Amino acid sequence: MTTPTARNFIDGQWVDPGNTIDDTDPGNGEVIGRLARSGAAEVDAAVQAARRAASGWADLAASARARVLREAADHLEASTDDWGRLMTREMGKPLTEARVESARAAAILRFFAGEAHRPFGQQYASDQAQTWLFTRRSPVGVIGIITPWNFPAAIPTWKLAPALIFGNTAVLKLADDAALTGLRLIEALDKAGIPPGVINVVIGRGTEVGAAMVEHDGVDAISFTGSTETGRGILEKASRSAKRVQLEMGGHNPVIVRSDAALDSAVAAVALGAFASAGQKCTATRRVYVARDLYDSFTEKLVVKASGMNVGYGLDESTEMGPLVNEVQLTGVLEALERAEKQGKLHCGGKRLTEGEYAKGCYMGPAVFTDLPHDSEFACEEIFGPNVAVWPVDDDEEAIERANATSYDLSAAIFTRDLDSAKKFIEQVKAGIVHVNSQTAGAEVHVPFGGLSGSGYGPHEQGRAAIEFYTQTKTIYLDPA
Ligand code: UN1
Repeated sequence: MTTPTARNFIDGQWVDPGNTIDDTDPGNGEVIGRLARSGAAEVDAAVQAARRAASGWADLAASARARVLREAADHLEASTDDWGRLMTREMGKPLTEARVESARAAAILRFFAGEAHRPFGQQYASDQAQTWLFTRRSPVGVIGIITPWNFPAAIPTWKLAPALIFGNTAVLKLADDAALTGLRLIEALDKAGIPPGVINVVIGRGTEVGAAMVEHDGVDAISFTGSTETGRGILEKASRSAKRVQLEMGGHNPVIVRSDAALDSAVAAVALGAFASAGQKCTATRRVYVARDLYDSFTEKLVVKASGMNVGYGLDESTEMGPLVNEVQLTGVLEALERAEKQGKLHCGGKRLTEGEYAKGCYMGPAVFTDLPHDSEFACEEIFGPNVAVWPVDDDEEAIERANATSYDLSAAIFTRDLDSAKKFIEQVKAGIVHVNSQTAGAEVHVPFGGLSGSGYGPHEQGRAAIEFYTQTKTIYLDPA
C-alpha cells in the first residue's frame, strides 16, 4: 500500500508535492502518511484560482450549489466509519468520538444545503410610498479558512459549507496534525462535481501558509479556529488590509455545581467535558466551582471516575481517552501541570504514561486538581489537555464571580434543580454558550456557536448566524422609472 500524502488541491487539481514531512499516529508513533510543505507561491496560485472561479460560482442558482453539498454529504455518509478511523489514527481521538464527528460533518453539509431555500435579506417600508426598500445578501468573495486539528472533519466543514452555499470561493489551510482527515471533505466535494477553483487547499506550516493567506490582497475574509494568541496575531495582520475576520479561539470553561444538583450526573458531565478528546476542545470543562457541602463528595467521585478511565489507543473500542495529538502538545501540557502541582494538589493523572504500549505514543492520565490559588496559571490560562480543577464556593454570587474571572468567555454550565438560580446564571455568566445541567462541550449544527472577549471575535458560526460572516449586505431602493 502506498503511503497517502496530503497534497494541495488547486484549481481542481491535486498537485504533487515537492517537499513533504511525516504524518505520525500519536497513539503508536507509526508514520501513516506524508504532508506537503507549501508557502506563499502555492497560496498565491490558490487565491488566483479562487478569484477566477468566484463569479461563476456566485452566479449559479443557490440550489445548484446546494446539490454539490448534498452529494458530498452522500459520499461522506457512505464512509463515516472509515473516515472516523483515519481521524483516530491521525490525531488520536477515540473512534467512538471520531465516528460521531464524521457523521456530524455530513449533517453540517445538509444543513447548509438547506440554506439555499431559506429566506434571507429583509424588506422595509420606505418613507416614499412608491419605493420598494430591501436588503440583499451577496457573497463576500474569496474566504481564507484556517482550521485546527482537534475537530478535523467538523470545523473545516462548518466553515466551508456556509462559505460555499452563500456563493463564496475558498482557500483552506488544514492543520498538519489532521490534514489527511480534512482532505476527505475536499475529495467528497470534488467527487460531487464542485467546479475547479471554488475550493483550494494548501498544506503547510501556519507561519508560512497561514501568514501568506492573511496577508494576500486577493483574500477578502479570514475565518480561523485555533489558539487565542494566534487568532490575535491574525486579527492584527488582517486588519491592515481591512479584511473581514472571524476568530474562534480558546476557552476556559467553568461549571458551577450547586447544593441541589443531581450529583452523579454533574460528575459524569464534568468528566465528559474535561476528558473527551483528551480535553483538546476549546469547549472543554476546566474549572469547577462546587457548593461547599458537596465539595468533598463531588471531588472524590470525580477522582474515582478520572482514575478509572481506560486510556489507550483510539482504535480500541474500549478506549475512553486516547493520546494527545503530538509530542509538543503533550510536553506543553505536562509542563504546565507540573507548575500547577507546585501550587495545589494533584489527585490523579497528569503524568506521562510510559509502560508497555503507552511508551510508543503521547499518553497521559486525566488530571484532577484541587487547592489551586484562584490567580494561578491553571485557574487563568487554557491548558489544552485532559485537566480540570475543583474549588469550593460559599454561594451563587461567589460561584458566578469566579466563573466570570478569566479573559475567556466561550461556554459555561450550571448544575442545579433551582429555576431561579439557573435563570440568574444564564443572565450573569459571561459566555457565548450556556448549559443548564449539561456538559460545556458540544455544538448543534443549526444554532449559533461562538465565544465572547478572549474566546471569539466577529460574527458567530453555524446555524443561521453563519450568514452574517459569509455574506455582505446591499440596501436597495427600487423606484419606478
Ligand atoms: C464541540 O464542543 O463539539 O475548537 C465543538 C474547538 C471548538 C469546537 C468545539 N471550536 O474545540
